[in-house]
Amino acid sequence: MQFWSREEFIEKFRQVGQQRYHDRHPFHQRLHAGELTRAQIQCWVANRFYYQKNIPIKDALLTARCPVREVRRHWVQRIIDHDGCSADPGGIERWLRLGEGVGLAREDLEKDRLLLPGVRYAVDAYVHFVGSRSWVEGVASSLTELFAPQLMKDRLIALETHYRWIDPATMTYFRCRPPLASRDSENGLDTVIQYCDSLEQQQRAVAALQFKCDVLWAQLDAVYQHCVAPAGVPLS
Ligand code: AHQ
Repeated sequence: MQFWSREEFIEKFRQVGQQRYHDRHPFHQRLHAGELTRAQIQCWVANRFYYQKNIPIKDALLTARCPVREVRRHWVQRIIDHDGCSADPGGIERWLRLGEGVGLAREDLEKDRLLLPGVRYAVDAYVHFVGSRSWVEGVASSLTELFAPQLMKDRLIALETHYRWIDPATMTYFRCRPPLASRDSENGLDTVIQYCDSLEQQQRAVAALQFKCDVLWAQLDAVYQHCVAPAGVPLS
C-alpha cells in the first residue's frame, strides 16, 4: 500500500465518522427524539462537563508537545475558546450555564459530584493519549469535530422543540460552538495532511480518530447504562 493522496486520506477520516461517530449512539437518538427525562438530561449535562473542562487541558498538552509555532497559534486559541478571556466567558462557562438551565448547581459540575466512572476513564484516556502520543496524532484525535457542527445544530433544535422546560438562553454553548468546531476541524485536517509524511503516519492518524470516536461513544455508554437503560432491565 502506498502513501494516500489528500482525497484518499480525507475519505478515510470520513469513513471513520460515518461508522463510529457518536451521533449514532442510542443516547443521542433518544435525546433528539425528545424521549429523555429531566434526570437523564441532567446526567448527560453533568458528565459532559467533565469532558468539556478537560478539553483545554489536553489542548495545552498538545501545544506543549508541538514544535511548530504556526500550529501552536491555533491551539492556543482553542484553549482560550474554552477557558475564556476578558472579552469572552468561554465554552466552559457556557456549559456551566447549561447546567444551571437543566436544574443543576454549578458546584455539582465543578466538583464532579455526578461524574460516572466510565466517563471519567474515557476522558482521562483522551487526555493521556494526547499527552503521550505524537502531537500530530493529538491533532488527528480532535478531528471528530469534523462531524460535530451538524450534530450540535440538530441537538439545539431538539432541545428547543422537545425540552421546553430548559431556558433557551442557557443553550448558548450549542449556538456558539458550531462555527468554532468548523474552523478548528478544517485547520486540524489541513495540519494532519501537511505533517503526515509517510503511510505509517497517515494510518496512525486514522487510528487516532478511531480511538477518539471510542472515547465519545464510551462516555455515552456510561450515561445510557446508568440512567436510561440499566443492564438487565427491559426497555419496554
Ligand atoms: O464541545 C465540543 C468541543 O469543544 C470539542 C473539542 C474537540 C476536541 O478537541 O476533541 N471535540 C469537541 C467536541 C465537542 N462537543 C461534542 C458534542 O457532541 O457536543 C463533540 C466533540 C467532538 O466531536 O469531538
